[in-house]
Amino acid sequence: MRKLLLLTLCILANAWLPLAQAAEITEKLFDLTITNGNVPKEQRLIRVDKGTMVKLRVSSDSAGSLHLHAYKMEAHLAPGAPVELAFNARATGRFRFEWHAENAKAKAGDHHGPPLSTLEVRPK
Ligand SMILES: [Cu+2]
Repeated sequence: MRKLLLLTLCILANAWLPLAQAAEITEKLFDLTITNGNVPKEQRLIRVDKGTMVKLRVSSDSAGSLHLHAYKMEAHLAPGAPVELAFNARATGRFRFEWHAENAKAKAGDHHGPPLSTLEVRPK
């Protein structure tokens, strides 16, 4: 009886394996370490394939907010309080991460300066 149960479990496991593999989502972790409103050179391009689960560890030495408009993502940062963000890279193309420092006076018509970093999502 026990043998039969084990056999049944094995068959079930085999049947589910391909499904489980197909559903597996690639996860990629990136850091955005913001200092004086900038990130190090190697963090200025984040390149992933479409469908990747992008995880971001964001920290900043000053208060402000990080925007990724195309993905309707916004995160508020405070010094010494890193934030973790995760999103599925569904839309392909190049998208700008923008940083808005809290203490910087926004000039009219100048809401967005140069991008902090660029997200590049490539079609599979
Ligand atoms: Cu913005």
